Amino acid sequence: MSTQTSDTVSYETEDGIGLIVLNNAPVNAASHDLRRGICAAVASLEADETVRAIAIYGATRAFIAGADISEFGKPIKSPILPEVCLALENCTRPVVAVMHGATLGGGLEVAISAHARVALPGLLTGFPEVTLGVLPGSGGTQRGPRLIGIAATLDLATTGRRIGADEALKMGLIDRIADGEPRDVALASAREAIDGTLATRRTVDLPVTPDPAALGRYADKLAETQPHLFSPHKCVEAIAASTGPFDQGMELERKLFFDCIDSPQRAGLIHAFFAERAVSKFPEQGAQARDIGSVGVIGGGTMGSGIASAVLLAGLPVTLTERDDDALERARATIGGNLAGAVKRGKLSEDKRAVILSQMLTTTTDQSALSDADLVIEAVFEDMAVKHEIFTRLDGICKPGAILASNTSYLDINEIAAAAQRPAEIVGLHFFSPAHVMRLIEVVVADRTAPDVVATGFALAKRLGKVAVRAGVCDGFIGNRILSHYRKVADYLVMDGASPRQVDRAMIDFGFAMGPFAVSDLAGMDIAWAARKRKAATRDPDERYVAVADRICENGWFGRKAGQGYYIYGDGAPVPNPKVDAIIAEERARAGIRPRDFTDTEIVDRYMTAMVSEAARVLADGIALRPVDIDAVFLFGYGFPRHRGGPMMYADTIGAQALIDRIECFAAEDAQYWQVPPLLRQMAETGRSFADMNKGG
Ligand code: T1G
Repeated sequence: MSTQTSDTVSYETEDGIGLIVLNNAPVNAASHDLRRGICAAVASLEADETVRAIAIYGATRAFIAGADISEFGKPIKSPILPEVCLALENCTRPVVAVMHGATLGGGLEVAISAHARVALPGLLTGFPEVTLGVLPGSGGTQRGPRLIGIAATLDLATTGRRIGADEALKMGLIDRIADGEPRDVALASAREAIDGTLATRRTVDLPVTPDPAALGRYADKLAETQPHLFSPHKCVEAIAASTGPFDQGMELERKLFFDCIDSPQRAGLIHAFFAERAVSKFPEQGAQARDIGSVGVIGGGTMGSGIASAVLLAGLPVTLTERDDDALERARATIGGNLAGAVKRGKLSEDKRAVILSQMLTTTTDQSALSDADLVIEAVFEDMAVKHEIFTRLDGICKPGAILASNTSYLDINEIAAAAQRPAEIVGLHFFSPAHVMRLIEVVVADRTAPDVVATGFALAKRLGKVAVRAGVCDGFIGNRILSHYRKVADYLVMDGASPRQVDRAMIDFGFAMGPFAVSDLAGMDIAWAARKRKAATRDPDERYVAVADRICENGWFGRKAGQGYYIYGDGAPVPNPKVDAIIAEERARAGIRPRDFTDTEIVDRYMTAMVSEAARVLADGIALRPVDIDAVFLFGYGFPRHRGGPMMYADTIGAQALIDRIECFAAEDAQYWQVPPLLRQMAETGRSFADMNKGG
């Protein structure tokens, strides 16, 4: 007979064994109700003299996925998780944790407070707290070193990496792996704890071996690789205290945990966590996604090959078409290289790579080979006439019900759809380069795209391990439309007195992995140059135009692949290109500009204000569903610093009125470019924030 101790926890007894069952779907987050329930169950079982051992397990797909993240930043109600851990650790009967599915963060801390740990094979465990801007706050930094040593705890806690049962066993985090239903494993393990075949002990009683070398190594590495982040450094500090008395270590951990909770980075990182999930809610969600068993890709350039690689890595066969055999060979080589990269990153075995290349990838110049594909993604040159021709032909080749997608990064999907007899089955699937690495896909929904086609785009993205964001049709959709606006500011800053290096530095200090000029060099400046030339005829003549990039390109200095662009690339670190400085000086003189100094703050303010302004217009135009969709686009497609949550979250930290004040101030210099978006004015008047809009307000 089972007794409920809270809405989500119950216990039962069988043959002298107490079973504590956790049932807080979907992933047993350690909510207040769950914590309360565990403490009450432990107390009841301890009071029962017939109980000789206790086992705790989850009735959902996880043991405990960690603290309930949605409770962060709100007042915490007792019992707090450290109290739950103490209750288990101090229990007078042996306690076994049966770890299965997600056993993360606070879930792992609960498990290592038990007296023995048995894991099921599908275990996913670790301390992901740093990815949320906090640290293991329920004894993980103190019990971890006692159980697996200081170095292994530093590894798990400062990287947030997730491990499986085999590695956990090797590390000593668990005592054994057992297969079966969690309840059966719980009963069997508790029995073994009673008869002594499963050794039990309190983690707190284990000694800690000091390891100053590991602590020093991690502190140095983090200072170099994570200078912007707060919580990884606090992890090291807390773990360092584990060689002292347990209670003192716990006290320090608690203090540092709250320092992390109070930091704006924590709010940004948690926003990013929920953003990834929020974007999967979209109006067409109810429609049944179509089955995708095979994919065609047209075009074997960087994008086409990257898309093919991503699809192959997800286990789907691909037929790739190109114009001639040389192009096919290049595509094969690119895909082979992409997959080799996946092998290097440990995502694929060498054997599997060979199988994929020989059995799952077909390359051909004959487009009729696409007749059987369930979905074809076109990734050719950005030219409407070319796309029209391809979609008309595909329409004739592909079987009824096949979805035809374009990877265009800015062309009108409605116009592309007009070329085919099946407009309902045409959709934009905009991948980001390198497509097998970057997680974002914009699912661009045209006027006549069918709901189940949209749902299929989202389902495919999920299968590829990517983040899909729904976008409406406009030039550049969500991301590239906003980018093409704010990228101009970087050029204006340089014309007016900053150097490309200073702009890049300022944005790196803000948190971006790279600055805009280094990104141009990496992407290849010829691509944007070609786009500028195509659009020259339709450019607004009143718009300020900076010709520096054109002049660099005229010299063939296309960036990294040419050995030089804004920077010169040699053996060591890239250095600013003095010939570019000369071009900048000439262009300034031609425009009659007397250069002035900019502080890094001025640079960041202009760059970010431009980004937010266009984002506000994208939102008002209905191109993005919610502010959080724009945040996700920038987090997963543009390297936006995750700890800042995204441009819209950044905007909320500045406030609508302050942003308007900035824009009006900048407009004194260039009123054509700097215009206050009406949405910001409305927000300033009503006090509404982007966060309110995410909640539907
Ligand atoms: N709290 C609240 N909600 C959570 C949650 C959590 N910890 N984890 C998942 N959810 C929600 C999620 O938002 C989604 O909701 C649903 O569950 C399914 O998730 C004291 C400080 C467990 C591997 O970092 O990594 O412990 O969108 O779609 O792909 O030291 O969720 O359906 O409404 O992601 O199967 C540490 C975070 C917390 C784990 C499952 N724990 N979660 O993946 O499903 S900090 C984590 C995950 C901590 C202590 C501290 C994944 C997953 P909705 P899903 P999934």
